[in-house]
Amino acid sequence: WAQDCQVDNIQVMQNFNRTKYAGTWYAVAKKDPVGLFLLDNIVAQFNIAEDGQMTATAEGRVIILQQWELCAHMFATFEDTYDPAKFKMKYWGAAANLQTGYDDHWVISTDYDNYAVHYACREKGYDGTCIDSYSFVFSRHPTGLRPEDQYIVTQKKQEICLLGKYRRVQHNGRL
Ligand code: ODT
Repeated sequence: WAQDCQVDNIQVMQNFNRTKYAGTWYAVAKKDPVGLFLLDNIVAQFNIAEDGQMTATAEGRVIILQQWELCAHMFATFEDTYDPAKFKMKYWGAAANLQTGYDDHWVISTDYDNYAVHYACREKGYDGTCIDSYSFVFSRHPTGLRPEDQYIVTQKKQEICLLGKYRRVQHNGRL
């Protein structure tokens, strides 16, 4: 049995409900992409407009230009795709020196009330696996995941072929 790490075969959340997903999420773990950006104290706030469009804001501590530590205020709009749990995320920063970009934004799994696993592949290799991904584990609770949510989160990390690649994201109020 070999694990299928093809990006196109990654299973995402079934019947994703963006309204239930709205609100505040605390990043408790992160798998960094190449050229990491958000370090810690990462909090995302998802909003659903009256027309159903999803937007988000995020804050987090970043280091720019190798040495400057600051609090990033970021904004994103999400474009829908054929799959309700797969979005394209256009993002930019409140300050001009912050990162801008256009990434995949996939919701792999969530119970809406406690945990969520997010995934983005920035670059696929010739074999169809991801060569530059990042992923957040979110919690509704700044203190972290509840013990009863750890099993499913670990299982999902494995399914997206990133088990063992996460670091813990601190929340110590230092922004
Ligand atoms: O931190 C990195 O190394 C890569 C991630 C950069 C994207 C951050 C853009 C945040 C824009 C505001 C959106 C908030 C929603 C965030 C949800 C998940 C994380 C992308």
